[in-house]
Formats: sequence, structure tokens, C-alpha cells
Amino acid sequence: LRSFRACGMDATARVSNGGGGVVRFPLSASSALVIQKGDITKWSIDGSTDAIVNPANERMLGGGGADGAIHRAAGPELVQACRNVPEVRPGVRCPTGEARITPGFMLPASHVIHTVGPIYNTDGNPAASLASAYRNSLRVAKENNIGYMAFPAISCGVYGYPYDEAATVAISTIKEFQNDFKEVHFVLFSPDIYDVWLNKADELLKE
Ligand code: AR6
Repeated sequence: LRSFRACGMDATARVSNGGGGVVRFPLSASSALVIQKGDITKWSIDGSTDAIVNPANERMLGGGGADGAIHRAAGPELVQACRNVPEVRPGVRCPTGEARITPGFMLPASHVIHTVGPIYNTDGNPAASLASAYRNSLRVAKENNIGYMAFPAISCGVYGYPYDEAATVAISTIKEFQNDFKEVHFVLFSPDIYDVWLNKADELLKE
């Protein structure tokens, strides 16, 4: 089922992390969802205004997992830019489900969109909070004329979201924005998550 969708030169050539297993799902005549394995800190689309999404926490000053890797790769200017994001209440710059944008500094991508997914076991409505994190990230990207963006599997690490449920929310929410982007990528670090995402995209994006 998958092999016929494996993309050819087009997307592969333009993804600068060189990762194999890049699978492209057309969403509309001019947009696609692209799923690949890899390290999101290395992702960009050459010559475009692009953004990677950082699965952050509400303080927005760095942390472990992908957040830690993004801050290390971006350099110290990123945490400075984050400090300059106003607090909405003490210690909270980005409430769960919202998103904020900064430059990418030393990253290959030009922007970072910071969002906060739900902690699966303590959030009252994790599916709504996760959908909101994706939706607000996409909205902020659109407001900043970003045509290409890359998401990790938000909340699927430290925050404990089950992969299959997360994939349903992630892919169906991105589908709502199919006319607003050229490409939305998932750059997935874990082979298990990559498999779950591919199967879910096959299921939800069948022509
Ligand atoms: N590229 C792509 N994906 C990655 C990378 C990378 N370089 N590194 C990890 N992942 P997590 P969360 C995957 O824990 O669950 C932080 O401490 C990882 O395998 O980074 O939303 C923040 O500060 C997993 O599948 O984010 C918060 O406190 C996915 O990214 C908290 O963790 C998300 O895992 C947020 O937890």
C-alpha cells in the first residue's frame, strides 16, 4: 500500500536532512503532507520561509527531548528570544494548546513555532488540547506566511500521549488547513511513531 506513494525526486531532493523513507500524501492540488524519519533540528526547505515546531512546556525556556535538541541547535539566542515573550501569568509564556513564534537563529529553518501539547494523564481533554496545539501552530505559521513547516510528534515523548490516538488528532487537524500550505512535514525521531503515522495517513487521507 505504501510503496506506490513513496515519493520520487521532488520532495526527497528538497529535504535537506537526507533522510530516507520520505512519503508524500497529496492534500489538495497544491499542498501535501510529508512523513519522514529524522532529526527535526536538521530540517529545512532550501530558500523558503519555513518553520519547525518545538514541543515545549508552558515556561518556554527549554527542556529535554526535542525542546532541548532544538535549543542546543539554535544556540543561546533562542532562549533569549523566548524570555522576551511576555508571560500571560507568572511562569507561563505559552499556555497548553497555544503557540508562539521566534526566529530560528542557528537552525537551518528560519523560524521556530513553540507550542505546548497536553500531558496525557493530567489533561482533562487531551484530544482537544492536542488539536488546539496543532491548530494554533498552523494558524501562527499562516499569519507569518510560512509555506513549509515541520512537526514532531507533539506530546508523544515525556508527555505520554498514546501514538495511535495522537496520530489521529495530528493528521486530521492538518487536513483542515490543506489550502493554507505548500507542505506540512512530520519529522519523526522514533521508527515506531513513523510506522504509526504512515498507517494513520493511509487510513485518513485515502483519495
Ligand atoms: N527530532 C524529532 N523528534 C524528536 C527529536 C528530534 N531531534 N528529539 C525527540 N523527538 P518530547 P513532549 C521526539 O518529549 O512529549 C520537554 O522537556 C520524541 O521521540 O520532546 O511534547 C519539553 O520542555 C517524541 O516522539 O515532547 C516539555 O517539558 C517527540 O519528539 C516536554 O518535554 C516528542 O517528545 C514536552 O513533552
